[in-house]
Amino acid sequence: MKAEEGEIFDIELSEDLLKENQRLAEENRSLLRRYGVKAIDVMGATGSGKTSLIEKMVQMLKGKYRIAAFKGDLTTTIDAELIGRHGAKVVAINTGKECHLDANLVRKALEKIDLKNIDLLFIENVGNLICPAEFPLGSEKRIVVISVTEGPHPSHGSGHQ
Ligand SMILES: Nc1nc2c(ncn2[C@@H]2O[C@H](COP(=O)(O)OP(=O)(O)O)[C@@H](O)[C@H]2O)c(=O)[nH]1
Ligand SMILES: [Mg+2]
Repeated sequence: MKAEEGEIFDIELSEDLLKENQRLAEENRSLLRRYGVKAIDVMGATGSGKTSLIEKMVQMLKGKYRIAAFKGDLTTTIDAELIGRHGAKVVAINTGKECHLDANLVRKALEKIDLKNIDLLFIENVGNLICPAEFPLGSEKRIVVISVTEGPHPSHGSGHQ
């Protein structure tokens, strides 16, 4: 069949994908609830401070909670190593070409940790402010980390910079 404008097909595919992701996210959510694990999806652009924030939270909370972390990345495992050095169990999820994590990738990563022995799960999404928003993972909360540029706006204060 020939489409005059290919967009119609794209939209149908996209809706199916989003629905399927939603279904898997609900499954992840039920699984996490069953084991009493609180999962937090940390989103934001590259360099906004996601890894640093998770590292800090692991350092501050590791005495009180048993913590695991998932780190979504296109190819590298550098952030996973940074978070892991604080003692959290970390699973690196390479998304290949995808600019976001999805519920299916998270479901597979959940199989790699012992949910019985985890209270808190940080999920660092791929560094991208836009793509991850449409793909819920089944987490309890979603955090967006934003980095503001330094210094006053020229119209305020001294404007020396
Ligand atoms: N000045 C400042 N730098 C920060 C802060 N948080 C992170 N950084 C730095 O910003 C850079 C990117 O941080 P990172 O946590 O890797 O960001 P991510 O790409 O979102 O994971 C690193 O060099 C951090 O040391 C902050 O609160 N203040
Ligand atoms: Mg990072």
